[in-house]
Amino acid sequence: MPVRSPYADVEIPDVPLFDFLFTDFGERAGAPAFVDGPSGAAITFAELEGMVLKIAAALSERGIGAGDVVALFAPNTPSYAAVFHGILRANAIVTSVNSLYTPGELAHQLGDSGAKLVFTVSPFLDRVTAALAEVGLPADAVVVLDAAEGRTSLRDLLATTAEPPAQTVTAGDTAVLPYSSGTTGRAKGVILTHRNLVANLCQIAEMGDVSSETKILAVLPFFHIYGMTVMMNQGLHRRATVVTMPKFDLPEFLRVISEHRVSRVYIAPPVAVALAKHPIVDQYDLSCIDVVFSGAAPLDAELGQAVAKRLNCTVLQGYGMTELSPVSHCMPDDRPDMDLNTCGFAIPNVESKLVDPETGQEVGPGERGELWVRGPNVMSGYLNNPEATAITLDDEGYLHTGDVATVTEDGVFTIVDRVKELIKYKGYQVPPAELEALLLTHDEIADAAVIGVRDADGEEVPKAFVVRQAGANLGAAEVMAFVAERIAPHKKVRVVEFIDEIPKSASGKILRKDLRAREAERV
Ligand code: 4UW
Repeated sequence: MPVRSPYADVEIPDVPLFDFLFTDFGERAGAPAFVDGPSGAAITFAELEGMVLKIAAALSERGIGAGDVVALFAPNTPSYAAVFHGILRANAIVTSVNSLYTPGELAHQLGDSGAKLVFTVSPFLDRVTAALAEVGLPADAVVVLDAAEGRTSLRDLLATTAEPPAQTVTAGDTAVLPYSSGTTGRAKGVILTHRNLVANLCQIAEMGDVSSETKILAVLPFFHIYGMTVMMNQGLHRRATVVTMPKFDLPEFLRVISEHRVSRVYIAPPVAVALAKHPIVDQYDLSCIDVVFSGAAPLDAELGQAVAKRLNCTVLQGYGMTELSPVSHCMPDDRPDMDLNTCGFAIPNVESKLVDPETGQEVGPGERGELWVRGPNVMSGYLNNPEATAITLDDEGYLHTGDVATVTEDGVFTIVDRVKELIKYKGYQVPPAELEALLLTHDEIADAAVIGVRDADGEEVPKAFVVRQAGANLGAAEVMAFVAERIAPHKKVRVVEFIDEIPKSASGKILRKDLRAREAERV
């Protein structure tokens, strides 16, 4: 029997995201919606709405409208939110791009998503220019959020006198295309509709105590679904104030929390290590923090407890996946007593099943099974990839997450393993298939396979097993350097082992479980 959420279903309004978020700010109209952490510059809810409408009008003047994809390749700032919602309000679709991407990775996403225009910041222009050339887009298909000589800027768009276009998108239309490798292969566009995003906001509103009193820290990137929904859009929905940071830097992170009196901090587990252990944490007044919320990779319960004790706050854990918009399970704010190894309960409107990957049979409480999720937050599929969609979404509407979990009789879920290829480095996706394809382009590499292994700190890192070409004397450092030059830093290969042959099935599929078993034996 599928496990239903213990929470009552919530109603999901059948409206586009703009209508859901930008209605009746009431007393909050003049309050800060987004604050730039480093500078303290704030924009109010009313100002944000004004910007969104101007951006929509200017995009419409430039011929961007229904069905068009616009890329957003920028760090977290208040204007990220304005541009994001401006694109949606122009009836177009946002593809959010990892701001660490190399020109090649950016070109892949631009080409695959069919993006027509890129919003970026001036320090990223070199990479954007190279990517536009690679994908055959005009060099002027760029708007900078700051300013750059000879470039259209956000300020130019905001100067338009045109009216915003009529809103023609409906709840069932695609809103965003973040990229995820899912359970297998390279990064793919995840089709999330306006309904998916609205649903997830309604669902999580039942779990967390986020209100106009809350100050959310958004250091995790808005391009990733966790930042997009849980920080940027949840902040708007609950009329909270979101304090943005363009990148993580521990002293600056602590300063921003302390000075802006941040009450709710969303993190991935590596930040918990710093919060629990780093001596500099004691130099800041962090008494403002009520809740630290961890997700994107497994949190160690002891580590979580150490953070709770040191900061005298509640620590909670949630589970999500890009394909789930992203939250499906989390701990509610009112249960600070829950076991921090768990990911809490299924959120409202979510049904979960745990299925034995070998037999396809559903398993009961206490047993391990692949987590399948059904609900209004489940993606409609992968862009231009019916095969990948078919292996991830079944006929009954369940999304097969590739994560292995257990559930208690009370409906508390714990993620215990992963059956998919995906590696997570500090919460960021590293698709092994992409690294393997890249390694095979090296003249001296005959074959390669990549899996996740644990380093000395218990952090998951990508490890490459490499078969050298006959006569080649390639070393590990050269392999790592070759990869590092061509991909974003979080995808670097961090361990290399040379072997004679990659274990493969009769059909030629890499037998990752054999490599994992080999690794486990060594440990
Ligand atoms: N424990 C173990 C976890 C956990 C986990 C994720 O890059 P994606 O597609 O997406 C994310 C989303 C994370 C997220 C979103 C909203 C939220 O509230 C929350 O908790 C605060 C987290 O990372 O990667 C999805 C994959 O990341 C792993 C798991 O393998 C999943 O399929 N993952 N959260 N708590 N593993």
